[in-house]
Amino acid sequence: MATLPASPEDLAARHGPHLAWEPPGGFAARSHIDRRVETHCCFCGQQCGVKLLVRDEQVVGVEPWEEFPFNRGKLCPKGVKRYLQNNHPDRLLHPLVRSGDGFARLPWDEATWQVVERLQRIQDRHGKDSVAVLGGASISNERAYLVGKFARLGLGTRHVDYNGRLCMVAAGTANKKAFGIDRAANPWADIPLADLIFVTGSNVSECSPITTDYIWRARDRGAKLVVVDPRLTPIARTADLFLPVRPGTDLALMNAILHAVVRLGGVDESFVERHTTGFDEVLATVMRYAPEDVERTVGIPAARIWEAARLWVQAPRTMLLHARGIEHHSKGTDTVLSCINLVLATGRIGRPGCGYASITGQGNGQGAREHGQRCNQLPGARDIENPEHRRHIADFWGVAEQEIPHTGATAPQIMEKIHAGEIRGLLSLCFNPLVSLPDANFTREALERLDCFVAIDFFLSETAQHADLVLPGALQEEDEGTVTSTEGRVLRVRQAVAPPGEARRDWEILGAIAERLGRGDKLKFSSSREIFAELREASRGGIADYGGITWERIEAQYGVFWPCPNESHAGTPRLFEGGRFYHPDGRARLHPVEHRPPAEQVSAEYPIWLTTGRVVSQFLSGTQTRRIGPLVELQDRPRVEIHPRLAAQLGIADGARVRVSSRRGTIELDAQVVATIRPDTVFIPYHWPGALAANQLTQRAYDPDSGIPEFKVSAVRLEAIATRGVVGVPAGRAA
Ligand SMILES: Nc1nc2c(c(=O)[nH]1)N[C@H]1C(S)=C(S)[C@@H](COP(=O)(O)OP(=O)(O)OC[C@H]3O[C@@H](n4cnc5c(=O)[nH]c(N)nc54)[C@H](O)[C@@H]3O)O[C@H]1N2
Ligand SMILES: Nc1nc2c(c(=O)[nH]1)N[C@H]1C(S)=C(S)[C@@H](COP(=O)(O)OP(=O)(O)OC[C@H]3O[C@@H](n4cnc5c(=O)[nH]c(N)nc54)[C@H](O)[C@@H]3O)O[C@H]1N2
Ligand code: SF4
Ligand SMILES: [Mo]
Repeated sequence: MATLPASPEDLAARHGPHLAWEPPGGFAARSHIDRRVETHCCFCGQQCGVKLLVRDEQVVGVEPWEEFPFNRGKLCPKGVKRYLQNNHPDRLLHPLVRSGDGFARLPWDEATWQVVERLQRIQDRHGKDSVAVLGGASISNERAYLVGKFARLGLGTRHVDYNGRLCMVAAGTANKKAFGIDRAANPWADIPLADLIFVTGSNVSECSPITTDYIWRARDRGAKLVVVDPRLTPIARTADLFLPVRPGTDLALMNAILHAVVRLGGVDESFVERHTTGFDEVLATVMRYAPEDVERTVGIPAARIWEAARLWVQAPRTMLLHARGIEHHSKGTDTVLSCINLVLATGRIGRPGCGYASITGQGNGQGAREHGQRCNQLPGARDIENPEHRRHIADFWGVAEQEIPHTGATAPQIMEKIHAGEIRGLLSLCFNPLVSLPDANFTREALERLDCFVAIDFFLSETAQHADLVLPGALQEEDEGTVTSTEGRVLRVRQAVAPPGEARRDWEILGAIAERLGRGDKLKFSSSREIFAELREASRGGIADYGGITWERIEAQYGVFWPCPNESHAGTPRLFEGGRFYHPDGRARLHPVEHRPPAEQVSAEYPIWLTTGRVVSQFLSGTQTRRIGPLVELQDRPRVEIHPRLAAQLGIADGARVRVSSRRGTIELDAQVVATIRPDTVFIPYHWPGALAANQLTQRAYDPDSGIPEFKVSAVRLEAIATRGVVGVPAGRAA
């Protein structure tokens, strides 16, 4: 007969008192898990499957979800440690109102009334458009749908946009122009089938870690790899050809590669003839971009450009992948078009193992840009200025067409209008602009000018610290809903635990505000599932058509790829099969695009190029990951990457304190001397706030087509700061 578990008294009698201690939860503490919830990582657009472990109604760990086909149990450090934010002592548990220099608690009902009264007072005095709404792309499809509808029908403002405006809108704009649809052309299962992978402006290993595995699987089959980046990133170290481009010159480089491809006879004339328009104009343009003519501009020898073209021509199946490195530019849209021109001119799309994708950034970077929280868009990725689209959505919402406002300002333009006093009230959720918008000093000035600022967040972000009212939101694992991954695969996020304290889900908060605005009938829902049912119908017939997607189908198939117009449709993993594109004539468009210099130039005073981006252990503005101990241990502060040659010129040793200045501001940080960056360029990750914020240095220069900021090019000056009287000897390491 089993005698275990022994009582503390038995143990003490048998082994002496020092062995009598039993750990809380018993000796089987590790395996005592109440449930495992199959869901997705809350961070990047890879949307890896994870199992969250729940004990006593708290998320206490993760396990791999081996069956989920995208990542098959693999996770990056952020996915493994994300659970540590759940019970963090900084979680916001009550509504807060500004009171003196700090905040005081407020009951929900009163907080909600204050939001309504204060925003309405501004609107009564200054018009509907004097209040703006900012959303984000870490929120579910359901919430993204609600944010757009809430702004337009609840507050009646035209100014609603989201943080994805800082992310991949340049790619989205170019994709729509070229293909008539804004989504990765291929499922990731196509990557291992390719013969050449061409990666540009994407630090795959640190920022879309699971994609690395797909590329390696192609490498195992003998596929070649070309990487374009000013830095020799981890994935670049494994490349057959690495092109260390000068920041801001990719358009010239891609035009030169296409030039070489044309001269090598690599154009697929039959594909161009049958499935595209615009090739002749592009041909005329790229003929002026001989590799020998652009090598000085792009900083890469002509022979290497020819080599890239040769590898492209020789490979029967190619996959071109890019991310923000070519998109965060004042010519981001045109640069993306220069990549698409290469793909289309050579007919390398719409087949297994052959295609193109801009790798999505945020968790729901794809879905959150389809359901109408963008300033120029209605649900289903419809165009807010298209009379037919407006009528369709007005009928669906049961309002007059005139009630739907027209195009509003983009997220950075909203900040400009706040600074100018034109917008006086702001409701923001899932956005930390003080850390993430360019020119942080300008953003701070703007936030201080608001008459009323309402922030919904689960932590008191740097931006929320400027709010008049802070409403405590819920983490991804405290809500349910759907997200759409980088592949265009619609996935189910499951609730693991309830929100803590008085925290509420974003849709509950917006619903309660809407009710007091007299718009509860349109905007108050009882569950995410109910919102999905409406979103799905709203999207029907649009380009981003979710009409045939149900939560049950998602579960049964590990996700459904949109477009999926009806329930008997299998979904669309691969777009453009048979060369059919989404423009009315079915053809893709090539666009002639010309190189132009970045908005800012290096000068005698600011002689060095600065580019900014990410490290593997931190996520975006860092509100979440800077609170996760093991991730902070991996890297606790930003460092400026600098080439040994430049460092020697400036008298900067590895680890030395350095002052970095641009025309906007100055920050001080430690140098990381690395041979993996161009000698004319430095790199700073942007995840830290205040005195460490890279965005103190960046500029308010935008791409005219998409509104994306030029995060990837600024001109700066570097100076060593003498510490303890010894230049270049890092503090703490001096003998
Ligand atoms: N660890 C981690 N992962 C993330 C995120 C995160 O914050 N942390 N964020 C997610 C989000 S929202 C996004 S948008 C993605 C971003 O993913 P990525 O775009 O891959 O990341 P970035 O670091 O912004 O920039 C990518 C690369 O562009 C290079 N680059 C800079 N300037 C240029 C240029 O002019 N031309 C070219 N060709 N390359 C250039 C940089 O050196 C860098 O290696 O990552 C997602 N994944
Ligand atoms: N210099 C420089 N700047 C950049 C970039 C760069 O490469 N260089 N990259 C840009 C890019 S690609 C991006 S995507 C942006 C991102 O910039 P942000 O959107 O500002 O970054 P996040 O950290 O995602 O901010 C989201 C905030 O919302 C909260 N939050 C997260 N999920 C939810 C939710 O579900 N509900 C609510 N209510 N709140 C939530 C978080 O706690 C956080 O405070 O930064 C951009 N800024
Ligand atoms: S951060 Fe991205 S790659 Fe890492 S586990 Fe999460 S979804 Fe996967
Ligand atoms: Mo992003």
